Amino acid sequence: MTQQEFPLNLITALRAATRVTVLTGAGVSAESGIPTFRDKQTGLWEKFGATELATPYAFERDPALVWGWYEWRRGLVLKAQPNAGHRAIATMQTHVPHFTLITQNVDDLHERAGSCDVLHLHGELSRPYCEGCRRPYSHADGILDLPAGGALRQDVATDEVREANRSHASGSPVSGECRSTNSPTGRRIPPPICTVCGAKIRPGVVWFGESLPQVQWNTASDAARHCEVFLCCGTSALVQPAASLTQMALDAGATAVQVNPNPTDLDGSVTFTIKGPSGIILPQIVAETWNIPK
Ligand code: BV8
Repeated sequence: MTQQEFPLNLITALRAATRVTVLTGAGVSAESGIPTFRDKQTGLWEKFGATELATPYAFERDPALVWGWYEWRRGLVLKAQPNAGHRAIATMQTHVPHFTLITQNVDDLHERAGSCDVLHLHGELSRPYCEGCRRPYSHADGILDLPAGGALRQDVATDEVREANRSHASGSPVSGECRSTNSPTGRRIPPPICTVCGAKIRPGVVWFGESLPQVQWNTASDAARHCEVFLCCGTSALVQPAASLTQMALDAGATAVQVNPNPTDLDGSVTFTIKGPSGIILPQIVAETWNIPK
């Protein structure tokens, strides 16, 4: 890929900055093979929008469908590797005295690329817990794991999911149906049951309609308000309140840089928009700023 020409002011601001905050979204993991929320879903999930499955209502109405979706996604992450964009962010952290990485992603690819103290605003796939006693669940744990879903069946609950989402959805109602299939891309799996209190184990993520973890949110908004450069990479900036962090940084006088191959709602407000995939752009920005050979 040819070296992109970056605005000199961008490189100068980044080089001089002692406080840099980075916000990442699903697009940063896209080059590792992890589908973004904008991507059309496939297999069993093809008729569901991600925002329809990522809700407490969907989990209550059809736990096996939702737990199966998260297990499918966890499998993708386990097979994936961090990409050059994750590594560039980890390198940046070694050059900036006060560096904060905020992610909306629930994978661990930033950590596996070497980033530390990652603020996961929307939780982590690797930290499921009991919805009753909130006891952490380890997939290697001895907690009873109900037999896997096996042959799939028409599931009345799915109609209820549709209904539940229709009454709750801010987005479109669930329009999918759970077809009996041995789909290679996912299956229904009943969630494990906590051996302490008997409640279901749930994914360790923040669903739509759930509050963000207070400490992570406070730390993230503080880092947005007190940085000289704010980089916003691989996010459609549609999910609140995470999407408000960029404007918080701009209002506090930061230089805001967006990295995304596609247009977003931030295009008109950020200081710089660099069009392109983060796995290509970020290593180039880091190399040019700190004279690191790529
Ligand atoms: C809450 C975990 C409050 C689950 C996720 C205003 C204020 C507060 C809330 C709201 C509000 N307005 C609306 C709400 C409600 C809601 C919301 O935002 N709804 C949306 C649909 C409008 N927000 C919430 O419910 C939040 N809760 O605020 O609670 C509250 C108050 C009182 C009482 C109770 C609660 C909780 C939101 C968290 C939801 N959970 N994830 C899971 O993962 O399954 S969100 C999930 O979707 C992701 O974490 C991520 O945040 C979001 C998807 O966004 P992106 O990461 O940007 O990904 P997306 O696919 O959209 O875009 C990818 C981008 O990458 C694209 O732009 C693409 O062009 C780009 N790209 C592609 N390839 C590349 C690339 N970029 C770079 N390089 C590439 N190679």
